[in-house]
Amino acid sequence: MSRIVVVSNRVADPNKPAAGGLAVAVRECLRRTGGLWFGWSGRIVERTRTDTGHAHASIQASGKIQLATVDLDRQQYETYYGGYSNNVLWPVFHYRLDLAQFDEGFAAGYRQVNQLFAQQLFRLLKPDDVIWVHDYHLIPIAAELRALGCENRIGFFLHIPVPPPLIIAAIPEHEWLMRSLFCYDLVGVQAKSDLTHLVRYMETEARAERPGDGILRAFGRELRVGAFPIGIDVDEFAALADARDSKDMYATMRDEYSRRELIVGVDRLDYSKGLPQRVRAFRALLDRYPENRSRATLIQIAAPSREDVNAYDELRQEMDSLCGAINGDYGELDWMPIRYIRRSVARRRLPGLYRASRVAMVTPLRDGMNLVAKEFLAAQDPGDPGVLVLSRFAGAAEQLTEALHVNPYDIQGIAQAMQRALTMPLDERVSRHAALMDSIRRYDVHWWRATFLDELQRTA
Ligand code: GDG
Repeated sequence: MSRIVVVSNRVADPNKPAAGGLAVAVRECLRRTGGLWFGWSGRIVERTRTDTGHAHASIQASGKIQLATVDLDRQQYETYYGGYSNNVLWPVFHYRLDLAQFDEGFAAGYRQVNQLFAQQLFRLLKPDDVIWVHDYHLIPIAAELRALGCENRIGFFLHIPVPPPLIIAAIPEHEWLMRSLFCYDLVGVQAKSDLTHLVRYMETEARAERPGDGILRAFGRELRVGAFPIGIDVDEFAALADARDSKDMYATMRDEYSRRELIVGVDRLDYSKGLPQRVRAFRALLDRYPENRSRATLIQIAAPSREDVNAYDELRQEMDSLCGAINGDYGELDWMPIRYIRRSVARRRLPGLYRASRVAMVTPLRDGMNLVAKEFLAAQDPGDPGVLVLSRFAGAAEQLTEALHVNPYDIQGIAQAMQRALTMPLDERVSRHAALMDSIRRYDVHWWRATFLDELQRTA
């Protein structure tokens, strides 16, 4: 069997607990198959010789997985990662052209680091390796590998949403990015809506032909495209829920909030996650349905993220002020409406928090998938489960049809859904949860890996 080579921006030790969705999924994939994981070490060095092409990636073994990492210098980090990835591609792909900072220097740094990665990776490749590239940081890496003579199968999975064609076309370098995509054999996206946008974009901007279902032809190459919604490892998450740390967390929360209903949100502190709208909706809930005063508590975990990007700083200030105002206006000596925690919580404790909550708010303005929604479901007691309130603009909404769907911009609509969730009868909660569990079990992370890799192996 071919070796699997995973390429992602960051490499994490697969034997240590991973925080993010991508890291968990890649770890799961490589643990099964073994292979090589290539990417940035996470280290910023003062000066690196790697960009001369002479230095090699550092290699480390972790069980049957090899980790190959490259350091970046400050300028590379600021242009490739902070600049183009997080100030151009992330906002534009989340429909936020207003936040994009188009800057030639960012684009040049992005290209340079992709070239550097390609050079380092190319040396480590064997002829029958199958390469699986992840996410928006690395769109051009296949083109750079092909330029070096790489003929391996290369697949690409985009974890974030694909916006409509005209929004992508606003990126000054979009044609170059699109050509680069045609150097892959398979491009996977999360949801059907993303696939629709991608295909339309390639038809209109690259005049791509469609010789068959899921096949696009342009620039003398044929590319397969498909939707592969990412899932979670349901059993692993359920086992985490049964472990000591999680049970302790559950007991603490139930004890502390014995007379209250908990509403939970767990997100990176990111403008795509719809956090201010969610907090405003909670305020509307207290206004409109006053029976929830002294009774409902919103626990919002906001894990710090990309703190050196301006837009994130503004979000932080907005959240501080919104939460402070609600607690000041509505709080009682024995009831704090919002517990806003701007820190991350250990992954092993999260299931206990989810299980102690009656309602989960997953209301991103736009999200590729959203794994928190699936983790919340997996952590519930099937006999007395909580209710998921889910943005219709999260990729997960296509699959999780029995959740309470909301428009994340509609504050009153979200407040109504919160109220409906808080008052939902047990039999309805149980039947919705059972249906949702069927879906996350069927389309779990193992399904995702196997389906993507099978499809990639099938490409000519
Ligand atoms: C991208 C796409 C897509 C969150 N807070 C804490 C914490 N988390 C964990 C969650 C979950 C992961 O991080 C977040 O995954 P999401 O899917 O919700 O969102 P992104 O980070 O934006 O991920 C997204 C995903 O890639 C996978 O393809 O679904 O659409 O944007 O696993 O549990 N973990 C810990 N403490 C926290 O405070 N330990």
